[in-house]
Amino acid sequence: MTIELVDVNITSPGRNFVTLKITTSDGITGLGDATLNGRELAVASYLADHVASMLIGRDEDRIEDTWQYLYRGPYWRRGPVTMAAIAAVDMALWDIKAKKAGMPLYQLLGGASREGVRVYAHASGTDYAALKNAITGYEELGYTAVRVQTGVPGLGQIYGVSNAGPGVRYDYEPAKRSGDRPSEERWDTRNYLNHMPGIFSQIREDFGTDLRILHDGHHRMTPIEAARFAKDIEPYDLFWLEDCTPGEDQTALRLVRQHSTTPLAIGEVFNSVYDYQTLITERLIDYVRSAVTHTGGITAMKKLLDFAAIYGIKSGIHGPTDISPVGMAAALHLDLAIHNFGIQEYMPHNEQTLEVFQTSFTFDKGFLHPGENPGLGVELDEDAAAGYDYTKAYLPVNRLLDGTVHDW
Ligand code: KDG
Ligand code: MG
Repeated sequence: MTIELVDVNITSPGRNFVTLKITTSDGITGLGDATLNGRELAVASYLADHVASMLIGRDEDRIEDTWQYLYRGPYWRRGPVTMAAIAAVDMALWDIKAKKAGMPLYQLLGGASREGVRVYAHASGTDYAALKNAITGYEELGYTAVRVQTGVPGLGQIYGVSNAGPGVRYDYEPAKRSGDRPSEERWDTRNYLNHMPGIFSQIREDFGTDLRILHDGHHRMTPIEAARFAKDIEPYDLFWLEDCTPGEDQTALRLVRQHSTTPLAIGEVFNSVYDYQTLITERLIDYVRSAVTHTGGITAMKKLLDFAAIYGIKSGIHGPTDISPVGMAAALHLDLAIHNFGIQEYMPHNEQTLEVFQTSFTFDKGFLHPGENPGLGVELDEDAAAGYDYTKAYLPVNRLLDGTVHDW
């Protein structure tokens, strides 16, 4: 059989998603997530204008060969747009292969290594009272791990902190519909470094030692600031400190490692195993944060995580709402199958999204399972998708209090 049809679907049920659908000559369909937050149309064009015609007539079973063809073939390698496009093709082909085998994808990846996938939720609040309320809410829902983000005195709204108020939703939407330009936020690292250790101390006092606590620094610290922070928060036993320094400087984490044993996670902006070469071989991190959607799909992620395993490094696959249910399903199948699973990020999608994408994964007491449907286990309702037009939305830009553009 061969690939007969390649379609790119763009929909916006509350946020934008790009989905690749591949149909074989015997009518089997596979889905791939190609969503790149704030740059969705670039990936859609890459797929529709440059990749789709190359796929028609190819043997859908030759997944590795297709991956290499799309990676090495065009001369231009890596980059978030290219790797998200390759990821979408790769996921769709794995979806098709598993459907043909009549198995959930995790079976083709070696079968289940565990009964379920421990996930962490996003608990946040503009102050400690709101944060505490969010953590309590997640514990009541059965979660055993939470990422905690909170407001910092002297700063206004900051990224990753929900201002929805208690009892509504505890999480936040990463991209905002703010017209032609991103919204802007203000930041001060000194205030943050002085404020956060007290927050972790209070969480330990209020919630005890069992709860897994994670925190995201959003690349905002210099190496020496990150080293100080990681050292200061050591007594509070974090599961991980994520993205403490800008991701492209792999050697920055050497300094952090010299001063602290706080576990480190990085990689949600990475798109290739080469972004991790120093980090992994020098054991500068503990968790790989790549998204299947942004790092070349299942084929590339499996190799990356096997490489990490040799150095005692575990997975912590990216799973915010800008990873579509298709990308989330791909992550869950990998999480279940690999040996060096660490934890999975989980921000549940809104109702409209789950009407467009019907999923087979299940949540029970803080653990997700991808389900037993053949393939990835996700269906795209194209009629429902057509009801939601693409709407520009961007991640915010971060500036220091004096107006300087800052990392985040
Ligand atoms: O698109 C980027 C967001 O998904 C990202 O900023 C969210 O940091 C994030 C996380 O850890 O989920
Ligand atoms: Mg992050």
